[in-house]
Amino acid sequence: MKKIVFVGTAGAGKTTLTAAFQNWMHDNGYDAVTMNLDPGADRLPYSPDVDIRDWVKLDDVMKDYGLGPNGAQVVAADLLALNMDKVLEPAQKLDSDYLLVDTPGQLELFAYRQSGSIVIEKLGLDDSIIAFVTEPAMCRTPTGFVSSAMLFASVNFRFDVPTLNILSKSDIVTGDELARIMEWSDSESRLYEDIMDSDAKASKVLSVEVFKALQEISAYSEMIPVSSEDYSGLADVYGKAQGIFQGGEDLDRRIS
Ligand SMILES: Nc1nc2c(ncn2[C@@H]2O[C@H](COP(=O)(O)OP(=O)(O)OP(=O)(O)O)[C@@H](O)[C@H]2O)c(=O)[nH]1
Ligand SMILES: [Mg+2]
Repeated sequence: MKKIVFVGTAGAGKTTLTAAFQNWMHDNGYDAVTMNLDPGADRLPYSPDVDIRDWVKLDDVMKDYGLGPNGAQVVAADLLALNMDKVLEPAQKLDSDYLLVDTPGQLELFAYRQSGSIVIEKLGLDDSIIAFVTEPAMCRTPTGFVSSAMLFASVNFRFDVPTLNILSKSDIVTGDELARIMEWSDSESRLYEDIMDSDAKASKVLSVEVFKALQEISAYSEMIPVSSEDYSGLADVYGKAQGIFQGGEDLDRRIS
């Protein structure tokens, strides 16, 4: 099974996109099953075929370890990694082309603790890609855009599997706003101009230099705007993912 792992900042839209993408795949005659790896998930808009909450639940971790929500998230992240073999057992019995994996919202726990790497390794480095999900609230300003690009790059480096750069909730921005974000995604000179025009002070030059460096070391990939509301862009995500899986190639990265 090919795995698409939705990773991203809290509230970016990973869970909604997992559901929307499965629906889109089914509507288009493709096969996909789902796995929830968020022990703190409350209600899900899809019925997970495999669910970490059958082994680890955030509420139980809080009670059992006498922890508050943040401490429990840390322990839950480690328990997630420790339970991956058990979680994968039912997954291996599923008969599908694609497994869509929804991850916890605490990006720093998943991406920077060892547990996230263990999870991705157990899922399989050769047949997994990460769909990094960011949202307009993170990318509306030029400096916010660069911060999101840095997060993308650190996830890409951390996991060492091909990584798609997805802008969720494209339906909540105006056409002009979306066009501007996509221009930054595409052109560092446009980003440079807009950073220089912005109110940001000391961070101005640094932002551009960081973005240039990310492009130069091939650590940045152009954004794919999507909406889980109107399903726009989901065909692009599928096309990119399929291209990577079929070609075995990495993303079409641009080096400036
Ligand atoms: N308009 C719009 N809203 C969206 C879209 N995707 C997600 N949302 C909303 O954004 C909020 C967060 O979405 P989730 O899918 O729960 O985000 P998440 O990344 O899974 O969140 P955590 O797991 O808590 O980190 C919800 O209120 C969703 O309805 C979208 O494409 N368009
Ligand atoms: Mg979620």
